[in-house]
Amino acid sequence: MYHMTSIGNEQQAEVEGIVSRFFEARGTLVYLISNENGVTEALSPERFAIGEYVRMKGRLEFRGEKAQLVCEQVERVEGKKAAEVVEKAESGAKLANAKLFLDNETMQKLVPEMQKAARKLLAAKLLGRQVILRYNNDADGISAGIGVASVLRPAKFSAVQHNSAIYNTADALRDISALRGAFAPLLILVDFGANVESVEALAIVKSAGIEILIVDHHPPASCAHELASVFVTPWRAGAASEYPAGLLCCEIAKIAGVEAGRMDAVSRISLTGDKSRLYSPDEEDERKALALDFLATYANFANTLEFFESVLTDEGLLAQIVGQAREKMENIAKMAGDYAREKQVGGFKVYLIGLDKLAKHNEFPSRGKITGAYFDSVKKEGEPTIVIGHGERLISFRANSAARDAGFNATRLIEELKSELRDGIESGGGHDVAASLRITKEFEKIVLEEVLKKIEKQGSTSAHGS
Ligand SMILES: [Mn+2]
Repeated sequence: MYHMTSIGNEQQAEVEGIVSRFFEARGTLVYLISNENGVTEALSPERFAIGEYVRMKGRLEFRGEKAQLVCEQVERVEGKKAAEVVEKAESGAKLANAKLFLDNETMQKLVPEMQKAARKLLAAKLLGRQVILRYNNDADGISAGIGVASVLRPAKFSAVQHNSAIYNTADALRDISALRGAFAPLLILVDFGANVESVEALAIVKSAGIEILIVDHHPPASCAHELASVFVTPWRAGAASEYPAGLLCCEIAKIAGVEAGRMDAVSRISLTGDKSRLYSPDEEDERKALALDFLATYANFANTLEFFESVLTDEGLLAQIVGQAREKMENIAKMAGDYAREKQVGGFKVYLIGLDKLAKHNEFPSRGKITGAYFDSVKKEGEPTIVIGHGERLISFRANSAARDAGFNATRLIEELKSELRDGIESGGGHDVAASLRITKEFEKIVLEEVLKKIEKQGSTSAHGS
């Protein structure tokens, strides 16, 4: 913003800062000048480039609510960098003293990094940084997107649903191209993007001068924190995926001053959607998480985030979507029964389902969800049960706690497979009782056989051990 003085009837003003954007309006060049107090619009016939540091003096003219500085005197200031302006705005950002939704040691440990994220988002809004926000395509990812967007608004940014667990080279090139030449460009990835499979693309983005902020709860690559300038992950606090990205983003939003009640409601949806053991959802949470999962499957259009938010508060539409989603889930669970094979393996009851016959491409529920739906329909307390959904290029696991107690551990199983079957496994990960593997084409049978052998071993090892 600017400093003002009055001379007679005329309002004189002075502003200095970075040229963050410019456009032409009715034949005049309009510049946006960003400094730690905000953004000022200034009119000058002289040409400046984005990133130049300028000092401008002139008279203030008001158009409605908006003030514009009509420059009479301008000068360039050498040696001042955009990074300095960003840093000043970040250190000056005012943080709220928000009460954590889940107040425990893990979350406390994450507070400093979440504060850093909050400062970065507030400063990005204040300075008018150009931002791309990518959120993963499920209830947790959307919740995370809502958290971040709540801080950035009313500033403009582009929000994109990301229909993959991986940030790849094509994504990187698309984002670099969109942010090319922008002032202090910022890429925000939530609920994905920190895994081993994403680091190459992140490195390309970073080398293009784009700053990266990641909030993710999937097992991260060890170098992710070097590529992202802010990286919020429960893994660095000694915890794991049970702290979903939506929860973390909503806490960041609260620290940045967004109303806590509204954000806690979104945190609940994220914990529910990702089936975190840290939270027992109520009916409302279940409905909203299901609706977001359903919507994410179909939404291949722009500006989905605002639409998703509006559905959550539109009871009529929500009820309709929840009704349809539940019906589809029930039908698919029933159908899955016809395709399931039951086996006894190493003390576990194992169900195998061929997913490709069941799932319709790009329809709800996805192949991963089918495994979960079938699991919910067959699991019994106390009986070690594992459901394995398999299809072209995918194997997904769901198991109950009895299976875990009997020695089943999907994370360990996946780690072993990754090192033993390098050609067959593309990526994989998740939690001990819910995980999935991307496999190479034509490896479905081979991997499946290995999986069953390993499950047998896990069961027998545990039986001997106890
Ligand atoms: Mn998630």
